[in-house]
Amino acid sequence: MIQFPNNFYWGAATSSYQVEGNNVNADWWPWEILAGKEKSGPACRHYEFYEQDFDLAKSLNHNAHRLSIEWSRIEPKEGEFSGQAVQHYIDVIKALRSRGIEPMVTLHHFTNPIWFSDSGGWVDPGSVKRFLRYCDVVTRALAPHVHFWFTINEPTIYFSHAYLWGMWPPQARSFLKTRSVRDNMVDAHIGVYRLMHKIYKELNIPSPSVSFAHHMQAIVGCDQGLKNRLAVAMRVQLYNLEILDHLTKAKALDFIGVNYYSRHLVDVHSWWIGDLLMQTCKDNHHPLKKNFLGWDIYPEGLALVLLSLKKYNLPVIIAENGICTTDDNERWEYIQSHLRNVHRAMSQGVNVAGYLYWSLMDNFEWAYGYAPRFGLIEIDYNTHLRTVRESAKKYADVCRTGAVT
Ligand code: IFM
Repeated sequence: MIQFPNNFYWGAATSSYQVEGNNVNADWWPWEILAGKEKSGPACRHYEFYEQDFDLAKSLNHNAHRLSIEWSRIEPKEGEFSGQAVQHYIDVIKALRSRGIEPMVTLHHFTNPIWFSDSGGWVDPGSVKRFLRYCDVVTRALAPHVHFWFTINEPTIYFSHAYLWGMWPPQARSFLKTRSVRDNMVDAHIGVYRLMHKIYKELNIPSPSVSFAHHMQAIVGCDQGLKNRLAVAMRVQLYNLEILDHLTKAKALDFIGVNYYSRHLVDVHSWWIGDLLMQTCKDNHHPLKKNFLGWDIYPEGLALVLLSLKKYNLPVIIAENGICTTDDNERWEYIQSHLRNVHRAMSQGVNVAGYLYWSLMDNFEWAYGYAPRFGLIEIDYNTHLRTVRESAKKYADVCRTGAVT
């Protein structure tokens, strides 16, 4: 048996668009129709049922919860802020606090207001100023109630899916645009980091802890040949560490938020730079169990990723880790095996402060719609009834005792 520290944060994560429902002013809403995707529609109706959902989280012994603020609700038209939406999120945060659950708040989780996308989205140099204006409003309203913030969720996934691979709105396929979005998001993070610290000082509130949620894969070679070793080293730097190097140099991280799901298996057959950076294994070299979406389940990769962060000497919060599956036993095995690897990294000196399972409940998995089931809580999308899964009950024991067998 392994034992986690007493003050560890245990809980789950969600994002506004994926659970709230009816986010009609967000750019994903018209895109789902345009692209012929499954519609997010009422989602889990969490916007209405958050109190009931937080009762369930509390009954499952969670002491932390990550959620996101929907920018398109706060600022449905450029420069027009909705007092009602701001109040809603104050109520949501207070609902967590009153249940003894630490809120961890994300400001941008993949969706943008339609007006923002129409004015050029994250490619536009004005995007940083627009995002900061929204963050200013939200920070001033929530600062008295929130200590932990994530500025942007998975910027590398956002810019690669939306601007490089053309899989998400606005479906661009442009290296130059991808680079602009990356640069603007990095600048936005740094700007918000400084803004938040300034506002907390002005309001005389103890300094917040600010980070972003970084999607990290375990990047491993099929074999130890020279090409694969070189490709692994290049990709670890480019995909996993480059953005952290940049933000730690700018002194714009109080902790590191890690989203970990799977591995990236490198198998390179030429010295061409494109292959070195992108070629992955197409054979069945090292088969592993897969989740519902076909992603490899690779728990030891979480320890690998965490150990790569040791050099930054910052606390780490696992902001997401989870599995979509129709077999709930697999979910519990996934949680257990990943927690063992979190503990292994901690025993080798990584300061991990918390673990948030993705997700508290089944939800809208972007372009894949509602089929993938990530939740600790099952959602019946016809009745919106919630059912606590067995894995959630087992995880609840971990949250209560800090012990993992
Ligand atoms: O559902 C997503 C989430 O929005 C961001 N991280 C990965 C999850 C699973 O794909």
